[in-house]
Amino acid sequence: MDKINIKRLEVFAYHGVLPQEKKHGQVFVVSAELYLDLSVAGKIDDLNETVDYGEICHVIKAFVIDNRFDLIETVAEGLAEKILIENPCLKKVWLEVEKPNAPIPLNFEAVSVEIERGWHVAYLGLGSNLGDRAEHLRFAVRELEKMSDCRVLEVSSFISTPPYGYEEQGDFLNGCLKLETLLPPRKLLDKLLRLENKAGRIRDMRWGPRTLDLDIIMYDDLVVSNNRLVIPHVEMHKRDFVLRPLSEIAPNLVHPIYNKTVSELLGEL
Ligand code: A4P
Ligand code: MG
Repeated sequence: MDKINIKRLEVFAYHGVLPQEKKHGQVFVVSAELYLDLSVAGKIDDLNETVDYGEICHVIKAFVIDNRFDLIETVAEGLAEKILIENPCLKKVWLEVEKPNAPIPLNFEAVSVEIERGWHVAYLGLGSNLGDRAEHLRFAVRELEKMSDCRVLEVSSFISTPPYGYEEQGDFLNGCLKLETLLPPRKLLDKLLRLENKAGRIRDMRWGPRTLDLDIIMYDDLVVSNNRLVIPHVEMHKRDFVLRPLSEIAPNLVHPIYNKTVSELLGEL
């Protein structure tokens, strides 16, 4: 992928665990690699089609000066998030934050941290069968739209579906949405659980009635399975109420285990 490099930008600032570091300050050196498609800017010679590296240098300088963290890890994490949120055309950033004068009484060139952060694509399943079902689903979409580390790209229509699994409950309203997110899967799951709680979800029985259910259906082409999280959603290929709305917004999305598109999986149901 194309990238813009910022090499060894020096900033005098006040990060460190020791009190004297916060009092007297020291030099920090920041390097960045900004990943984006540069082909259009390169062809038409237009700054609007790329990012202004001068402006990003000033953003880095201001962020490093304006904060006082214990850790250079925190400097790097906050900077990556700020740069990615403020520059929508960036896909990912790599950052190195160096501390050449870290208070260690030994001979060394520098200590540093390096991180890489970027936007991921996730598909979520939405379901409700208690109260104002449509309002609960719209609430979830609105709350996700408000989060600076998430961008809702597409929302399917909402369809009414008979209950699957435990059948002694009301019909569900189901939908899917496509999300870009900076959050890793576990953090995304935590946010979704918080939204379910905010919508008044009470967990008393598995597969029982609920105001709001938010499931991670897919996350990039990631395959994970542990006691908290299974991605792709373990039952997605068996569920009409997932595949039908998903096929509206992502018919050609490929299931990374079955190697079939959403349309194909739906056709086989
Ligand atoms: N978990 C594991 N993987 C995931 C994932 N990919 N996304 C864990 C979200 N959560 C995941 O979920 C229990 C735990 O699953 C979470 O804490 C998380 O750590 P839950 O929402 O508390 O309980 P649940 O929803 O009752 O269980 P489960 O197994 O998630 O059920 P589903 O798959 O959500 O199905 N019929 C219709 N027509 N429409 C529906 O939407 N939904 C269900 C529930 C049953 N029947 C339905 C529908
Ligand atoms: Mg669930």
